[in-house]
This record gives sequence, structure tokens and C-alpha cells, in this order.
Amino acid sequence: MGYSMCWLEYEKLSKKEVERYSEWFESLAMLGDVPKEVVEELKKFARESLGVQLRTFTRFLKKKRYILVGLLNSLPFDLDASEQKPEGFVLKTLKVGNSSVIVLTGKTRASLVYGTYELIKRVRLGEDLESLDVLENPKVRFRMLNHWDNLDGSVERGYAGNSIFFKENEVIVNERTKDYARLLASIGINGVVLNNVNVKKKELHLLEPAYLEKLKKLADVFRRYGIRVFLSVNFASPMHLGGLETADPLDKRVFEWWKKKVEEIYDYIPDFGGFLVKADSEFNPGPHMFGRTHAEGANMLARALAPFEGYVIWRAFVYNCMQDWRDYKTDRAKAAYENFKPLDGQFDENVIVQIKYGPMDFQVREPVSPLFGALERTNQMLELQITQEYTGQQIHLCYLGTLWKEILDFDTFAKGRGSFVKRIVDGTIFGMENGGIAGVSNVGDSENWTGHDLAQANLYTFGRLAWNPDEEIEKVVKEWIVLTFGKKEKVLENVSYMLLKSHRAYEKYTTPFGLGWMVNPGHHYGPNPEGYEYSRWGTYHRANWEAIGVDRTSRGTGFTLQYRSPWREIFDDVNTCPEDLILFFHRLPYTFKLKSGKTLIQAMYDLHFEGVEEVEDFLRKWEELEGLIDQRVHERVRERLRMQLEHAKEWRDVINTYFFRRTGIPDEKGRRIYP
Ligand code: GCW
Repeated sequence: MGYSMCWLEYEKLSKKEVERYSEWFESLAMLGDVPKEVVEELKKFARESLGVQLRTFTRFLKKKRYILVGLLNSLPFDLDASEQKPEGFVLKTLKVGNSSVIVLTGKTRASLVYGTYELIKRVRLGEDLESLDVLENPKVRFRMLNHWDNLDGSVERGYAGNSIFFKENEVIVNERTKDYARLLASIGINGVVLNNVNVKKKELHLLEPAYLEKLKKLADVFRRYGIRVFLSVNFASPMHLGGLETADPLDKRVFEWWKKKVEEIYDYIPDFGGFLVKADSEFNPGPHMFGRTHAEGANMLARALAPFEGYVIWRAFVYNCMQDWRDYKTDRAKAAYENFKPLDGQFDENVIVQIKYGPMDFQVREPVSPLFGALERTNQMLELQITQEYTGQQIHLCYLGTLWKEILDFDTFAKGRGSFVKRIVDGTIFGMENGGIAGVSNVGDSENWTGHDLAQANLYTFGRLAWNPDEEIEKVVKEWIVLTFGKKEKVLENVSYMLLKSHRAYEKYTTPFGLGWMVNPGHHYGPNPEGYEYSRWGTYHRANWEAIGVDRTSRGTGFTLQYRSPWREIFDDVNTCPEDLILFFHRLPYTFKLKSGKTLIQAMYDLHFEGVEEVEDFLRKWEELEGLIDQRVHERVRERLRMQLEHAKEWRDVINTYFFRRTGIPDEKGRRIYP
């Protein structure tokens, strides 16, 4: 096969487990229309993990134990389904005559697929099946992956090989497509954007029949697993493809062109999800070019898609990427709010504004974007970056679940206490039902899909949190480890330790205190303290000999004023601002005293040394697992951890030296800093 199945490798279970579960998996009763994917998956699991042949029937059985699957309306008995949403499933162990039956049911094909993976997962985690009583609904409507894949097979910010969708301008549809759909369905993903948001010349043609015909084949595979496909489009397509001299959203010809185009797409893909649009952002065309607003631009597309239940996902990543570093007034952090807050209430129902988690750009730590909670009448989608552009590019171990959890749990105070980001994207706070969570995919065609084997945990966690943002992170980590590496206590202990500490460790040896950036321009790997200091991207720290940071308070750029109370006051005051964000909001002298009593500069040095020590620790913990984990995987990860350690030292030394040379303040502990 040439690739692993990540958390869906159905290893043979222990003898005891086989005894405990196999009877259930000998017979499957199917009532009505049951997707073949469900049967296939159950059979595969029964065979590979339990060593039994699952036999299928279309009636109730006399067996002591069996599984019964059917859509809710094909079941002859009444299960209270009032709480059940279209994608939600029920797993319930019932007594039917003398039989004990696991009933899997739901309202849609997709619900049965989700329930199948849940049942298999429970067995693999060693859970009880005798008294199942599960009703699970996804909390979030749109659970999306954004692929930044290009037609030539390259992946923008991809660190796991080439695209699994495109190669040399062709669309790939093969066994791996289906396996990818299986992986995604098993974690509840229901939408995939196939191509990069930067839609360049070649990709414009994805909207033409020659490509649509092939994309249809991809969509046919995904559909069977409950996943809708979406495309990123270039706002100026009517000019490039339609020969119009304008793409003005209020020009009738432009709308007509899109309307026709959309109809054509739906001829091929009847459940097409819609468009993702990066407009007026980093040189991509948009409505501003024609003097129109983002709402006018998005709504025009939305109206073409509405008759087919298609959606427009419109990115809020809009800022001036031509800033002069000498300009102290413009603050990039303010841009998304400034562009979109005034448009609140103007977007159509089938438009979703997709907002990056922070106001800048996927740094290792940023405050949560103030746009969440500022928009009250707009569907909002949280954008996370699973691919590790600024977080170690899948060479470094950097588990992101802990960070994402903090973001989802951030209280915006939009409607008083409890207005968490997760409650906004799930529609509870403002009743905007078409919310969602999107993650930029970290997948490529490498053998393990994600480059770093442990980066599979990021993909897994993303799906699990998108399905249920209330899920506990320790639980998700544990699940992933058991499903991936089995139940060995030592593996569980060491790998969860490594994962749960890794993001903080990365933050420590790179850019703590919310500083961010300080990376090499272009590829964004490795330290370069002034790499972005004199460029046009608006990402400055303005370190001089006595102070560092941008004053984003009410006395500075005013960014803090975009937050609701009490955050605006909390962030505004250096005494209450969370210290891990203190240099995001404040410009401080190096001798500023932190709560610990340490000076900022001393804490900076300490964190950098600590971060590297933690990586040494990770490497030791991993080495203890030799022999307990598949050898090839063990070697691959060890290789990356060794690189991480080298590169973490590079970060430590470059950053510490930078600060020492700026300030002349020595490390109190006398450790080696290069003068
Ligand atoms: O962070 C930047 C990345 C770009 C990316 C852009 C975006 C797809 O460096 O590669 O472009 O964000 O999110 O649009």
C-alpha cells in the first residue's frame, strides 16, 4: 500500500479482548438501506482485529449477540430520536427477545458512518459494549479541512510530501483517496477544500469542464463518507475565464457568469459544498478592486450558490501587506476587525466568514482575534493551522491540541460571561447556525501522511475538537495514542507527556511572551530576529537597546479597544495582561519585572534554556520506547527529535545572543551566551 493508516490500523487485539468482543462482530443485521462503507469497515475491523468473519443478514437474528444497523426510519421500534441531528448517531445495546443487540442508527448515511467508527473505536479502547447508550451529535456544523494544494502537486506550507489530490496538473483519484476519506470520516470531518486559497493561473482552470469531470470522481469518493468538497476560487475568474473586462460583483454580467458556472459545477457534483475565497488579501483580487465591499463580493457568489445549498466561505485574513516599517500608525493586528466589523449583518445566510485564530498569522501564541464576539449577525468559522508553518514544520514535535483548546475556551464576553469562541462557532451565542472550524491540512503523500509521525495527533485532535470542542484534551491524546500505538502503559505515559508539553516547549525556545515572528523570511523556518523587521509585512517588534514590543494598548495603536470588557482593560494594563502575551500588547524595557520577580530579559534567557532542556527530555522519553513501538516509526521520530534538538539549540543561541547584544545584560546564571 505504501502508506500507513494512522489511527485506523486495525492491529490484532489481545486474546482476552478477542474473547470479550468477537461474538458481537460475527453477525450484522441490516435493515433497509445500509451504506456499503459501513459494512466494509465493520468487516475489515472484525477480520483484522478480532480474526472473525462478519456475516451479514437482512433480518433480526436469534444469536445471543449481534450488531444491527439501519436508518432510523427503517427500524421497527421506536427510539427516542428527538435530540438527534442529521449527522448524529445512536449506539444502544438493547434486549431483543433473548438477544443482546447493539443498535447503530441515525437519520443519514453519514450518521451511520460516524457511528461505525465510534463503535470500532470503543472496542479498540477497551470499552464496554454490554450497555451502550450513546447519542452523539456533532456540535459544530462545518468541520472543514483546507488544503493548500496546487495543481502541479506542490503544497503551500506543506511539510509531508506532495499533494494527495494533484500531480503534474492532473487530479488524482485512487485507493488512497478513499483511505483519506476514511481517516477524515473517522474523526468527523464533513468538508474538504481541495485547492490552495492562493488561486494562481493554472488553478483557475479547475472550474472548467475538463477538470470538473475529474473533480467529480473525487467528490464521488468523499460523498460516500459524508464529506462535501469545496473549491478555492479566484475572485477575478470572470475576467480570466469568461473574457469579461471586470469582476465587479454588482455588474450583472459578472453575476450571470458565476451563476452559469455554479450551475455547471452542480451538474458534475450535485452536493458541491461551495467556494472558499481569499479576496483582497496578499495580492489576490477582490471586491475592493471595484470599489465594492466584502459583503457585496461574498453575497454575489452566495446568491449563485444558494439554490443548490452551497456556501461561500470568505476569509477575514485581509490586511495591508505593503506597509512601510517606518509607519508606526498602521497596526496589522487591527486589520481583520477594521475590515469586517462594519459589515456585520450584511452577509447572506450562506456566507461564513473564516477568521484566523489570532489577529496576526498562526504564530506560536497570539491573543484570540477580537473579531470573534464582535460579529453578532455573521456566521463565523474559526481557522486553525494544522500544518506547522510557524510551529516547527513537522520537524519539531509541536502538538497543537493544547493551544486550540485554549482558543476554543477563550471567553469573548460577547454576551456576558460564558461567550466562549466554541459557543460562537457552534451557533449557541448568536444563533448563527452556519458556523464552523477549519484547519489548514498537514497532510501530504508521505508514507505516514504528516511527515512527522506524531503530527498525526494534530490531525486527529483537530477533527475531534471540531466535532466536539468541549472534549478534554488529555482524553483525546490518550485515545490517539492507544489507537495508534496500542495499550502499552509506558508508551501511553511517555507519548502523552511529550505531546502535552511540546507546544509550550516550542514557544519557550522560539518566541515567548507573544513576540512571534523572528523567523527566516519566505520559508519561515529557523530563527532570524530581524528577518521581518524592515519589510512590508507589518510584523515588527521594534527592539532597541532598552525596550521591545509594540504598544497595542489604548495609549498606543489602540488594538486593545477592539476587545470587549473586561479583556480590553485586562490586556491594556501591563499589570493584568497575561504574561505569555505581554509583548504582544506592550512595549517593555528589558528590565521590566515579571510577577515571578525576574526581569523580562532574565526570563527570556531562562525560557530559552528550559525549552531546549525539554526537548532533551522528549528525546530521552522517546528513546525509552525503543522496542515498544514499530521500529521504523521509532527511528523516524527519533531522527526528527534529534533534528529538533539541534534546531532548538540554534533558536536558543540566536535569540539569547540577539538580546544580549542589544542590551549588554548578562545571564544571572552565567550560562553560555555568545557575546
Ligand atoms: O501565513 C501566510 C502564509 C501563506 C498563506 C497565507 C494565508 C496561503 O505564509 O503561505 O497563503 O498566510 O493564510 O492566506
